[in-house]
Amino acid sequence: MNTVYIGLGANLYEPQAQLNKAVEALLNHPDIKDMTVSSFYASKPMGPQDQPDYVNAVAKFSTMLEPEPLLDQLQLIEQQQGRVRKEERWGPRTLDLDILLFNEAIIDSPRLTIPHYGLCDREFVVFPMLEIDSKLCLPNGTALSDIAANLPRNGLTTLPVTQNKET
Ligand code: ROI
Repeated sequence: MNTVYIGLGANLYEPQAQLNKAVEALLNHPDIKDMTVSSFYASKPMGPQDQPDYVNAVAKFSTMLEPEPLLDQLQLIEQQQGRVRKEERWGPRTLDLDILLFNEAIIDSPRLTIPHYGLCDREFVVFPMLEIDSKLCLPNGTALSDIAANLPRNGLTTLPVTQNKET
């Protein structure tokens, strides 16, 4: 089994509901097991500021899927939730599912950079990851808690739990 961390993010069309729906899709996926999800967090946009605040979370799960087939499954869930790939770079999005860590793997392929290139700079990734696993280390041995100690929270706040409107 592989141990995977993914980042979830959305800032369009009821972002909190988008994340709830994505979590449900992951929970129902036959190849995804033993999932833990962080709290949902409200975060200030990284990149252009003329876009709504984001809702972010991190999930940890086990899977037999290899990285690229897993990426295919995550992109399928993004598409099912209305993600249009032509969305502007660093612009608003309905749902982003990014592979952050895949075991201790270091991957640099045309489709995948693992660990995720922005992991250490993004408070909306680092703090939710630490919530799930306070002792987590990156493949290079750096403790995530050491990265968090030098990372401003930039207004990151946990959101109260909500249910989907349709559930
Ligand atoms: N900013 C925040 N706060 N959260 C995100 O998930 C996010 N995703 C992105 C960019 C546009 C870089 N900014 C973000 O892709």
